[in-house]
Amino acid sequence: MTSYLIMADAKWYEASIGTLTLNNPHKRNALSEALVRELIASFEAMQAAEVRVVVLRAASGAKVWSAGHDVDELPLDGRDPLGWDDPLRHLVRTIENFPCPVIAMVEGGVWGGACEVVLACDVVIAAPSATFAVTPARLGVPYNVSGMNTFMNAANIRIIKEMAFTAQPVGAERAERMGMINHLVGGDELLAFTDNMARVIAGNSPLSIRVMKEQLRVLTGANPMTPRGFERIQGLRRIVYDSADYREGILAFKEKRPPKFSGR
Ligand code: LCV
Repeated sequence: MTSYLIMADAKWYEASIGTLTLNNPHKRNALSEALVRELIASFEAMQAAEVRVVVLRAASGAKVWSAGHDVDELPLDGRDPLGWDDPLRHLVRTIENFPCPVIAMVEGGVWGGACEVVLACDVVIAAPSATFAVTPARLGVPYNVSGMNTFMNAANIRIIKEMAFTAQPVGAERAERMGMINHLVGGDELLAFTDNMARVIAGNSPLSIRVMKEQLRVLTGANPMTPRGFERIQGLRRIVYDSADYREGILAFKEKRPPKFSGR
């Protein structure tokens, strides 16, 4: 089986720290179903091994941490592209429900759904090379409700609107200034800084940390939304993924040309 991940087992046992390295460079670590399946299996193995912290990273010096959802796997048959069972949704829930902290160590560009993956992690430590781009508007995709909630919990609503409406990357320095990431660390200290934080966390009470992580997940997800409000949003999202613009965004990506959105 092609492996897209390198699980640094040795480190895993030495200090109860698990490291998952995204390793599918030819597709810029796009979060394909196969890659997500490996990630989830690795998280499950680490939970069984009772690790106390997981570091999620790309290869050292990566220009692209992850290019986001695998565009080739976005459905064109009228199905919701980001429904409950979409691999990206599974991955975000796996990180949020994982019983110990997940640290995203970021170098390079983070695109689209990978932004949500990074922001769903508990701590984000980034190198100056890191950038973050929320891209649904670039592809004509209707992002899903819980994903928007992840973004809203990560930064001021005005910043999220700017990132969502422009789909332009935000640099690590600005991201740190806005509090969207925890630390901006120079490239050559990044690994040592991340490792040190992981060891500090691993030395604390795993039970106390586990309950605080779950408390914060429940509290940040406790957004009052009426069934009617949810249905209205789902109806609006359906109009988008049934639209010519949704198909045009994906086709333009595949044909490596700028999309021409008609608004229909
Ligand atoms: C499949 C890819 C991808 C990719 N999928 O390298 O958030 S939402 O709603 O938008 C959500 C649905 C989502 O996450 O959508 C994906 C959003 N991601 C993006 O918009 C980023 C798309 N990728 C890029 O802009 C570029 O690939 C970056 C800037 C990441 C890297 O540029 P670079 O010049 O280094 P290439 O573009 O040449 O890509 C190398 C190969 O990876 C494929 C791409 O099609 C190319 O394949 P071929 O060598 O077969 O041509 N690839 C890149 N991103 N998300 N495939």
